[in-house]
Amino acid sequence: MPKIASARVIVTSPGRNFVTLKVVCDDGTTGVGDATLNGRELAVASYLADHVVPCLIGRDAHRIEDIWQYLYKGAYWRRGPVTMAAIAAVDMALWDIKGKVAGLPVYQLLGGASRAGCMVYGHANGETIADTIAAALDYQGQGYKAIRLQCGVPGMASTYGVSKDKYFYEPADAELPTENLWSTAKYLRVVPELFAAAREALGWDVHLLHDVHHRLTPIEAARLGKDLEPYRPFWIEDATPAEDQEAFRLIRQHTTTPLAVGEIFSSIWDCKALIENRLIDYIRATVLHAGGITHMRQIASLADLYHVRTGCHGATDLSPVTMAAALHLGLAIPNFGIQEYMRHSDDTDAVFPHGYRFADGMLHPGDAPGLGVDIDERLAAAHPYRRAYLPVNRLEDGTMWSW
Ligand code: KDG
Ligand code: MG
Repeated sequence: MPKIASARVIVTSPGRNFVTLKVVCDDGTTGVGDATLNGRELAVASYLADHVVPCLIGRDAHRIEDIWQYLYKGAYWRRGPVTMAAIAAVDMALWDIKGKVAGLPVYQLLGGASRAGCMVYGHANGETIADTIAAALDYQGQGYKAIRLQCGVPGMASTYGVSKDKYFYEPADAELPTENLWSTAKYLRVVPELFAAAREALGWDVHLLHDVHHRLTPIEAARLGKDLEPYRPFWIEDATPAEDQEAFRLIRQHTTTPLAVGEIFSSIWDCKALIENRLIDYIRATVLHAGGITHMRQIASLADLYHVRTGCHGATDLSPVTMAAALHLGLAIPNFGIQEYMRHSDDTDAVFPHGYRFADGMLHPGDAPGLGVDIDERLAAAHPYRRAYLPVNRLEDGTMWSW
Protein backbone atom coordinates (compact mmCIF):
# COMPACT_ATOMS: atom_id res chain seq x y z
CA MET A 1 0.00 0.00 0.00
CA PRO A 2 1.38 3.45 -0.87
CA LYS A 3 2.25 5.43 2.23
CA ILE A 4 2.19 9.21 2.23
CA ALA A 5 5.83 10.32 2.36
CA SER A 6 5.39 14.09 1.98
CA ALA A 7 2.94 16.75 0.89
CA ARG A 8 3.58 20.30 -0.22
CA VAL A 9 1.39 23.34 -0.68
CA ILE A 10 1.98 25.30 -3.88
CA VAL A 11 0.67 28.86 -4.14
CA THR A 12 0.80 30.31 -7.63
CA SER A 13 -0.83 33.11 -9.61
CA PRO A 14 -0.91 32.38 -13.34
CA GLY A 15 -3.42 35.17 -14.03
CA ARG A 16 -5.17 34.53 -10.69
CA ASN A 17 -4.29 32.87 -7.39
CA PHE A 18 -4.48 29.12 -6.84
CA VAL A 19 -3.52 26.93 -3.87
CA THR A 20 -2.62 23.34 -4.77
CA LEU A 21 -1.67 20.40 -2.58
CA LYS A 22 0.70 17.81 -3.98
CA VAL A 23 0.86 14.54 -2.06
CA VAL A 24 3.85 12.24 -2.66
CA CYS A 25 3.85 8.55 -1.70
CA ASP A 26 6.81 6.36 -0.76
CA ASP A 27 6.52 4.51 -4.10
CA GLY A 28 6.81 7.81 -5.97
CA THR A 29 3.09 8.09 -6.88
CA THR A 30 1.82 11.66 -6.63
CA GLY A 31 -1.63 13.19 -6.42
CA VAL A 32 -2.92 16.76 -6.70
CA GLY A 33 -5.74 18.57 -4.92
CA ASP A 34 -7.16 22.10 -5.24
CA ALA A 35 -7.44 24.23 -2.07
CA THR A 36 -8.22 27.63 -3.56
CA LEU A 37 -10.53 29.93 -1.58
CA ASN A 38 -10.91 33.11 -3.58
CA GLY A 39 -9.62 36.17 -1.73
CA ARG A 40 -8.65 34.10 1.36
CA GLU A 41 -6.08 31.80 -0.26
CA LEU A 42 -3.32 31.99 2.35
CA ALA A 43 -5.66 30.96 5.18
CA VAL A 44 -6.16 27.55 3.52
CA ALA A 45 -2.48 27.29 2.58
CA SER A 46 -1.58 27.75 6.24
CA TYR A 47 -4.32 25.39 7.46
CA LEU A 48 -2.90 22.72 5.18
CA ALA A 49 0.81 23.29 5.66
CA ASP A 50 0.75 24.01 9.38
CA HIS A 51 -2.06 21.77 10.60
CA VAL A 52 -2.97 19.05 8.08
CA VAL A 53 0.23 17.95 6.32
CA PRO A 54 2.00 16.88 9.55
CA CYS A 55 -0.92 14.50 10.28
CA LEU A 56 -0.74 12.88 6.84
CA ILE A 57 2.81 11.59 6.87
CA GLY A 58 3.07 7.81 7.08
CA ARG A 59 -0.65 7.18 6.45
CA ASP A 60 -1.91 4.61 3.95
CA ALA A 61 -2.92 6.72 0.94
CA HIS A 62 -5.63 4.23 -0.02
CA ARG A 63 -7.67 4.89 3.14
CA ILE A 64 -9.51 7.87 1.66
CA GLU A 65 -12.65 7.63 3.78
CA ASP A 66 -10.73 7.10 7.00
CA ILE A 67 -8.43 10.07 6.31
CA TRP A 68 -11.48 12.21 5.48
CA GLN A 69 -13.13 11.30 8.78
CA TYR A 70 -9.83 11.80 10.62
CA LEU A 71 -9.43 15.33 9.26
CA TYR A 72 -13.12 16.22 9.74
CA LYS A 73 -13.88 14.72 13.14
CA GLY A 74 -10.33 14.86 14.40
CA ALA A 75 -9.99 18.63 14.13
CA TYR A 76 -12.80 19.14 16.67
CA TRP A 77 -13.65 22.39 14.77
CA ARG A 78 -15.92 21.31 11.94
CA ARG A 79 -17.13 22.66 8.60
CA GLY A 80 -16.45 26.16 7.25
CA PRO A 81 -14.84 27.06 3.93
CA VAL A 82 -11.20 27.00 5.13
CA THR A 83 -11.43 23.59 6.79
CA MET A 84 -13.48 21.99 4.04
CA ALA A 85 -11.30 23.33 1.20
CA ALA A 86 -8.26 21.88 2.96
CA ILE A 87 -9.92 18.48 3.45
CA ALA A 88 -11.08 18.62 -0.18
CA ALA A 89 -7.52 19.10 -1.41
CA VAL A 90 -6.33 16.03 0.49
CA ASP A 91 -9.33 14.03 -0.73
CA MET A 92 -8.82 14.94 -4.40
CA ALA A 93 -5.12 14.09 -4.17
CA LEU A 94 -5.89 10.69 -2.64
CA TRP A 95 -8.45 9.83 -5.34
CA ASP A 96 -5.84 10.87 -7.91
CA ILE A 97 -3.32 8.51 -6.29
CA LYS A 98 -5.80 5.64 -6.05
CA GLY A 99 -6.63 6.00 -9.74
CA LYS A 100 -2.97 6.05 -10.73
CA VAL A 101 -2.22 2.96 -8.64
CA ALA A 102 -5.25 1.16 -10.13
CA GLY A 103 -4.39 2.35 -13.64
CA LEU A 104 -7.94 3.73 -14.00
CA PRO A 105 -9.51 7.16 -14.40
CA VAL A 106 -11.28 8.19 -11.19
CA TYR A 107 -14.75 8.01 -12.77
CA GLN A 108 -14.23 4.26 -13.18
CA LEU A 109 -13.53 3.94 -9.45
CA LEU A 110 -16.78 5.81 -8.76
CA GLY A 111 -18.87 3.29 -10.67
CA GLY A 112 -18.10 4.07 -14.30
CA ALA A 113 -19.67 6.46 -16.79
CA SER A 114 -23.39 7.10 -16.56
CA ARG A 115 -23.41 9.34 -19.63
CA ALA A 116 -21.35 10.33 -22.67
CA GLY A 117 -20.04 13.50 -21.06
CA CYS A 118 -20.96 16.34 -18.71
CA MET A 119 -23.12 19.08 -20.23
CA VAL A 120 -21.57 22.45 -19.45
CA TYR A 121 -22.74 26.04 -19.55
CA GLY A 122 -20.62 28.89 -20.82
CA HIS A 123 -20.73 32.52 -19.71
CA ALA A 124 -22.15 35.10 -22.11
CA ASN A 125 -21.84 38.60 -20.74
CA GLY A 126 -21.76 42.15 -22.01
CA GLU A 127 -22.40 45.75 -21.05
CA THR A 128 -25.59 45.80 -23.11
CA ILE A 129 -28.24 43.24 -24.00
CA ALA A 130 -26.98 43.28 -27.59
CA ASP A 131 -23.39 42.55 -26.46
CA THR A 132 -24.59 39.63 -24.32
CA ILE A 133 -26.66 38.19 -27.16
CA ALA A 134 -23.66 38.44 -29.49
CA ALA A 135 -21.55 36.53 -26.95
CA ALA A 136 -24.31 33.93 -26.53
CA LEU A 137 -24.52 33.41 -30.29
CA ASP A 138 -20.78 32.81 -30.29
CA TYR A 139 -21.18 30.08 -27.64
CA GLN A 140 -24.10 28.57 -29.52
CA GLY A 141 -21.92 28.45 -32.64
CA GLN A 142 -19.30 26.52 -30.67
CA GLY A 143 -21.83 23.85 -29.80
CA TYR A 144 -22.76 24.88 -26.25
CA LYS A 145 -26.15 23.51 -25.22
CA ALA A 146 -26.43 25.82 -22.21
CA ILE A 147 -25.43 29.46 -21.73
CA ARG A 148 -25.47 31.76 -18.73
CA LEU A 149 -26.61 35.30 -19.53
CA GLN A 150 -25.46 38.39 -17.58
CA CYS A 151 -25.63 41.98 -18.80
CA GLY A 152 -24.90 45.44 -17.47
CA VAL A 153 -27.66 47.30 -15.64
CA PRO A 154 -28.39 50.69 -17.27
CA GLY A 155 -27.50 53.44 -14.83
CA MET A 156 -25.06 51.29 -12.84
CA ALA A 157 -21.29 51.61 -13.34
CA SER A 158 -20.62 47.90 -12.88
CA THR A 159 -22.60 44.68 -12.61
CA TYR A 160 -21.81 41.21 -11.30
CA GLY A 161 -20.86 38.84 -14.12
CA VAL A 162 -19.97 41.48 -16.71
CA SER A 163 -16.32 41.67 -17.65
CA LYS A 164 -14.02 43.03 -20.27
CA ASP A 165 -12.90 39.56 -21.28
CA LYS A 166 -14.96 37.58 -23.73
CA TYR A 167 -14.76 34.16 -22.10
CA PHE A 168 -14.21 34.59 -18.41
CA TYR A 169 -15.13 36.84 -15.58
CA GLU A 170 -12.41 37.58 -13.07
CA PRO A 171 -13.81 39.66 -10.21
CA ALA A 172 -10.94 39.21 -7.72
CA ASP A 173 -8.88 41.91 -9.34
CA ALA A 174 -7.79 44.40 -6.69
CA GLU A 175 -5.26 44.62 -3.87
CA LEU A 176 -8.06 45.95 -1.69
CA PRO A 177 -11.76 45.30 -2.34
CA THR A 178 -13.31 47.58 -4.96
CA GLU A 179 -16.71 49.04 -4.06
CA ASN A 180 -19.61 48.38 -6.42
CA LEU A 181 -23.05 50.00 -6.36
CA TRP A 182 -26.31 48.09 -6.65
CA SER A 183 -29.94 48.94 -7.46
CA THR A 184 -32.46 46.11 -7.29
CA ALA A 185 -35.15 48.14 -9.07
CA LYS A 186 -32.93 48.85 -12.07
CA TYR A 187 -31.71 45.24 -12.19
CA LEU A 188 -35.20 43.72 -12.06
CA ARG A 189 -36.20 45.73 -15.13
CA VAL A 190 -33.34 44.60 -17.35
CA VAL A 191 -33.18 40.81 -16.79
CA PRO A 192 -36.57 39.92 -18.36
CA GLU A 193 -35.64 42.10 -21.36
CA LEU A 194 -32.38 40.19 -21.67
CA PHE A 195 -34.17 36.82 -21.65
CA ALA A 196 -36.79 37.98 -24.16
CA ALA A 197 -34.06 39.13 -26.53
CA ALA A 198 -32.13 35.88 -25.99
CA ARG A 199 -35.09 33.65 -26.88
CA GLU A 200 -35.70 35.78 -29.97
CA ALA A 201 -32.07 35.47 -31.11
CA LEU A 202 -31.10 31.98 -29.90
CA GLY A 203 -34.38 30.09 -30.18
CA TRP A 204 -35.65 27.49 -27.73
CA ASP A 205 -33.17 24.63 -28.19
CA VAL A 206 -30.57 26.07 -25.84
CA HIS A 207 -30.70 26.22 -22.03
CA LEU A 208 -30.47 29.73 -20.59
CA LEU A 209 -29.22 30.39 -17.05
CA HIS A 210 -28.79 33.45 -14.87
CA ASP A 211 -26.91 34.19 -11.63
CA VAL A 212 -28.55 36.70 -9.25
CA HIS A 213 -25.52 36.42 -6.95
CA HIS A 214 -27.30 36.65 -3.59
CA ARG A 215 -28.77 40.13 -4.12
CA LEU A 216 -32.55 39.91 -3.89
CA THR A 217 -35.01 39.63 -1.02
CA PRO A 218 -37.31 36.57 -1.19
CA ILE A 219 -40.26 38.48 -2.61
CA GLU A 220 -38.06 40.20 -5.21
CA ALA A 221 -36.66 36.81 -6.21
CA ALA A 222 -40.22 35.50 -6.53
CA ARG A 223 -40.99 38.44 -8.84
CA LEU A 224 -37.94 37.71 -11.00
CA GLY A 225 -38.80 34.01 -11.18
CA LYS A 226 -42.32 34.83 -12.39
CA ASP A 227 -41.12 37.42 -14.89
CA LEU A 228 -38.68 34.91 -16.42
CA GLU A 229 -41.14 32.02 -16.62
CA PRO A 230 -42.24 32.78 -20.21
CA TYR A 231 -38.60 32.30 -21.33
CA ARG A 232 -38.20 28.92 -19.55
CA PRO A 233 -34.84 29.50 -17.84
CA PHE A 234 -32.85 26.40 -16.88
CA TRP A 235 -32.36 28.05 -13.49
CA ILE A 236 -31.90 31.23 -11.57
CA GLU A 237 -28.97 30.92 -9.22
CA ASP A 238 -28.39 32.28 -5.71
CA ALA A 239 -31.60 34.30 -5.86
CA THR A 240 -31.25 35.26 -2.20
CA PRO A 241 -28.43 34.79 0.34
CA ALA A 242 -28.86 31.13 1.27
CA GLU A 243 -28.09 31.33 4.96
CA ASP A 244 -31.81 32.20 5.24
CA GLN A 245 -33.04 28.90 3.85
CA GLU A 246 -36.72 29.46 4.70
CA ALA A 247 -36.63 32.26 2.12
CA PHE A 248 -36.64 29.64 -0.62
CA ARG A 249 -40.06 28.44 0.51
CA LEU A 250 -41.49 31.85 -0.27
CA ILE A 251 -39.83 31.98 -3.71
CA ARG A 252 -41.07 28.44 -4.45
CA GLN A 253 -44.66 29.37 -3.63
CA HIS A 254 -44.65 31.97 -6.39
CA THR A 255 -42.71 30.56 -9.31
CA THR A 256 -41.96 27.42 -11.29
CA THR A 257 -38.60 28.81 -12.43
CA PRO A 258 -36.02 26.24 -11.25
CA LEU A 259 -33.76 27.34 -8.40
CA ALA A 260 -30.06 26.63 -7.97
CA VAL A 261 -27.99 27.39 -4.91
CA GLY A 262 -24.93 26.27 -3.00
CA GLU A 263 -21.66 27.50 -4.47
CA ILE A 264 -20.63 28.88 -1.08
CA PHE A 265 -21.84 25.82 0.87
CA SER A 266 -19.15 23.82 2.60
CA SER A 267 -20.96 20.73 3.85
CA ILE A 268 -23.95 18.44 3.44
CA TRP A 269 -25.43 20.18 6.47
CA ASP A 270 -25.75 23.41 4.47
CA CYS A 271 -27.64 21.52 1.74
CA LYS A 272 -29.81 19.19 3.81
CA ALA A 273 -32.88 21.32 4.61
CA LEU A 274 -33.06 22.87 1.14
CA ILE A 275 -32.94 19.43 -0.48
CA GLU A 276 -35.21 17.57 1.94
CA ASN A 277 -37.85 20.29 1.82
CA ARG A 278 -37.70 20.31 -1.99
CA LEU A 279 -36.91 24.01 -2.05
CA ILE A 280 -34.28 23.80 -4.81
CA ASP A 281 -33.76 21.98 -8.10
CA TYR A 282 -29.96 22.12 -8.49
CA ILE A 283 -27.25 21.94 -5.85
CA ARG A 284 -24.17 23.99 -6.74
CA ALA A 285 -21.75 22.85 -4.04
CA THR A 286 -18.38 21.76 -5.43
CA VAL A 287 -15.77 19.14 -4.72
CA LEU A 288 -13.44 21.98 -3.73
CA HIS A 289 -15.49 23.98 -1.24
CA ALA A 290 -17.57 21.05 0.02
CA GLY A 291 -14.97 18.56 1.20
CA GLY A 292 -13.77 16.79 -1.94
CA ILE A 293 -15.09 13.95 -4.08
CA THR A 294 -15.92 11.88 -1.00
CA HIS A 295 -18.24 14.48 0.55
CA MET A 296 -19.67 15.86 -2.70
CA ARG A 297 -20.67 12.32 -3.67
CA GLN A 298 -22.62 12.09 -0.41
CA ILE A 299 -24.36 15.41 -1.13
CA ALA A 300 -25.27 14.19 -4.62
CA SER A 301 -26.67 10.94 -3.21
CA LEU A 302 -28.88 12.84 -0.76
CA ALA A 303 -30.01 15.15 -3.57
CA ASP A 304 -30.87 12.20 -5.81
CA LEU A 305 -33.55 11.03 -3.36
CA TYR A 306 -35.38 14.35 -3.88
CA HIS A 307 -34.98 14.79 -7.66
CA VAL A 308 -32.37 17.47 -7.10
CA ARG A 309 -29.54 17.37 -9.63
CA THR A 310 -26.02 18.72 -9.45
CA GLY A 311 -24.93 21.96 -11.09
CA CYS A 312 -21.46 22.34 -9.64
CA HIS A 313 -19.71 25.68 -9.37
CA GLY A 314 -16.95 26.01 -11.96
CA ALA A 315 -15.77 29.62 -12.05
CA THR A 316 -12.14 30.48 -12.80
CA ASP A 317 -11.18 30.50 -9.11
CA LEU A 318 -11.69 26.72 -9.05
CA SER A 319 -8.52 25.35 -10.60
CA PRO A 320 -8.32 22.77 -13.40
CA VAL A 321 -7.75 20.22 -10.62
CA THR A 322 -11.26 20.88 -9.31
CA MET A 323 -12.66 20.86 -12.84
CA ALA A 324 -11.15 17.44 -13.46
CA ALA A 325 -12.44 16.07 -10.13
CA ALA A 326 -15.92 17.51 -10.78
CA LEU A 327 -16.02 15.90 -14.22
CA HIS A 328 -15.07 12.46 -12.92
CA LEU A 329 -17.81 12.70 -10.30
CA GLY A 330 -20.31 14.24 -12.73
CA LEU A 331 -19.73 11.51 -15.30
CA ALA A 332 -20.39 8.77 -12.73
CA ILE A 333 -23.31 9.89 -10.53
CA PRO A 334 -26.92 9.23 -11.54
CA ASN A 335 -28.20 12.77 -10.87
CA PHE A 336 -25.68 14.93 -12.68
CA GLY A 337 -27.42 18.05 -14.00
CA ILE A 338 -24.96 20.48 -15.54
CA GLN A 339 -21.42 21.73 -14.91
CA GLU A 340 -20.38 25.39 -14.98
CA TYR A 341 -17.45 25.94 -17.34
CA MET A 342 -15.84 29.36 -17.21
CA ARG A 343 -12.69 28.69 -19.16
CA HIS A 344 -9.30 29.38 -17.61
CA SER A 345 -6.68 31.67 -19.09
CA ASP A 346 -3.87 30.22 -21.22
CA ASP A 347 -1.41 30.89 -18.36
CA THR A 348 -3.56 28.87 -15.94
CA ASP A 349 -3.98 26.02 -18.43
CA ALA A 350 -0.20 25.92 -18.94
CA VAL A 351 0.48 25.60 -15.19
CA PHE A 352 -2.17 22.86 -14.86
CA PRO A 353 -1.80 20.48 -17.84
CA HIS A 354 -5.01 18.47 -18.04
CA GLY A 355 -6.79 15.86 -20.11
CA TYR A 356 -10.43 17.03 -20.01
CA ARG A 357 -11.80 18.02 -23.38
CA PHE A 358 -14.81 19.95 -24.71
CA ALA A 359 -16.90 18.52 -27.54
CA ASP A 360 -20.55 18.84 -28.52
CA GLY A 361 -21.49 21.01 -25.54
CA MET A 362 -19.97 18.57 -23.04
CA LEU A 363 -16.73 18.10 -21.14
CA HIS A 364 -15.22 14.64 -20.72
CA PRO A 365 -12.52 14.06 -18.06
CA GLY A 366 -10.44 11.78 -20.30
CA ASP A 367 -9.12 8.29 -19.57
CA ALA A 368 -5.72 8.93 -18.02
CA PRO A 369 -5.29 7.10 -14.70
CA GLY A 370 -6.28 9.26 -11.72
CA LEU A 371 -7.73 12.73 -12.23
CA GLY A 372 -5.82 13.40 -15.45
CA VAL A 373 -4.44 16.74 -14.28
CA ASP A 374 -1.13 17.89 -12.83
CA ILE A 375 0.72 21.03 -11.78
CA ASP A 376 3.89 22.17 -13.53
CA GLU A 377 5.77 23.36 -10.46
CA ARG A 378 8.57 25.06 -12.37
CA LEU A 379 6.08 27.15 -14.30
CA ALA A 380 4.01 27.74 -11.15
CA ALA A 381 7.07 29.25 -9.45
CA ALA A 382 7.26 31.89 -12.18
CA HIS A 383 3.84 33.25 -11.08
CA PRO A 384 4.14 34.45 -7.45
CA TYR A 385 1.06 35.07 -5.27
CA ARG A 386 -0.53 38.50 -5.54
CA ARG A 387 -3.12 39.61 -2.99
CA ALA A 388 -6.47 39.94 -4.75
CA TYR A 389 -9.90 40.60 -3.27
CA LEU A 390 -13.42 40.13 -4.53
CA PRO A 391 -15.40 43.40 -4.66
CA VAL A 392 -17.89 44.53 -2.02
CA ASN A 393 -21.32 45.93 -2.83
CA ARG A 394 -23.37 48.87 -1.53
CA LEU A 395 -26.83 50.20 -2.31
CA GLU A 396 -26.86 53.63 -3.94
CA ASP A 397 -27.36 55.30 -0.54
CA GLY A 398 -24.24 53.60 0.82
CA THR A 399 -25.86 50.68 2.67
CA MET A 400 -23.65 47.58 2.70
CA TRP A 401 -25.20 44.79 0.56
CA SER A 402 -24.33 41.29 -0.57
CA TRP A 403 -21.89 41.17 -3.48
O1 KDG B 1 -15.16 33.29 -5.96
C1 KDG B 1 -16.42 33.77 -6.29
C2 KDG B 1 -16.77 33.41 -7.72
O2 KDG B 1 -16.47 32.08 -8.01
C3 KDG B 1 -18.25 33.63 -7.96
O3 KDG B 1 -18.51 35.00 -7.81
C4 KDG B 1 -18.62 33.16 -9.34
O4 KDG B 1 -20.93 33.20 -8.73
C5 KDG B 1 -20.05 32.77 -9.43
C6 KDG B 1 -20.40 31.76 -10.44
O5 KDG B 1 -21.56 31.38 -10.47
O6 KDG B 1 -19.54 31.37 -11.22
MG1 MG C 1 -22.71 32.00 -8.85
